[in-house]
Amino acid sequence: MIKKDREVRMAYKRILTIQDISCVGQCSLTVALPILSACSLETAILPSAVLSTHTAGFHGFTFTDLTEEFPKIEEHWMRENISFSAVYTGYLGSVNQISYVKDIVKNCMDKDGTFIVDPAMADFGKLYPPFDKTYVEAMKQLCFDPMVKIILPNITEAAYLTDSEFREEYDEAYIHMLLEKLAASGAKTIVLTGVGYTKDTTGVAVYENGEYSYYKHHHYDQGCHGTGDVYASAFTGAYLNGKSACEAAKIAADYTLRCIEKTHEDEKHWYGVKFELVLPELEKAIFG
Ligand code: PXL
Repeated sequence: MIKKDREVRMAYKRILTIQDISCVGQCSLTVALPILSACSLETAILPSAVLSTHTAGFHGFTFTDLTEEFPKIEEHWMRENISFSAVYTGYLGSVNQISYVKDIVKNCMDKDGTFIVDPAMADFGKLYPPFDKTYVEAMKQLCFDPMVKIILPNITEAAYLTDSEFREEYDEAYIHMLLEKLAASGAKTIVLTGVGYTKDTTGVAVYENGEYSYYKHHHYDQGCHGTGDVYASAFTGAYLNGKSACEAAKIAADYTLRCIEKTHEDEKHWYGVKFELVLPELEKAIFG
């Protein structure tokens, strides 16, 4: 029975994504699920927390941490022999949750499964509201765990993960320093987002097997919220469909840019991007 389940999933992968439910705000699970489904993946979820909205720009949001559910859910999955071809984590709810995540991956992900971590904890030089130094230390333990295949930090997160100074203005030497420090700490494939060397461009730097590559595209001044989650979900969807890390990084960058193009002129839509409108373009980029 278990063998048959695994065989079926060779072609049709089941991914577990662990991140919060922000009820309103187009981020985390409300973004990840439709994007992963569009990429023909069977989705399973473990919500890290439930918030009334995300924390970037809304005030007085509610926050219910679901850490205590993690070991109970894991135990049930193990009793039912439930397993996953891949695990992709985003915004997590607490320090303790991070060690439960490792247990779940150890016990419920296939031995040849793919573990992708988006250390969603900071942007624009600052940690998101609930997080502190202890959380950063726990996130380092997760990102540098040997089970992890790919991490997707932005520059702020990379600076926190490597105890480096965050710079708003930087050159290639700074970016290479971050990538090398992450690799020296144990990160395997690194997809560093939001890397722009000129005012009008941004892009993504990929470091894999000691080699760098860089993909650049247009940068819009009006930063849109939630693009990190859109990017990580599209990257994961493309990668699990057989694209290389560099190809998936490019596909996700092009898709995220299209989402921003569909959104940035609508001032009322400051809280997220209209990623739904261009999902067919992502499907075409992956499946042709
Ligand atoms: O998009 C990252 C994210 C996810 N979840 C919550 C957030 C944020 C960013 O602010 O607040 C709850």
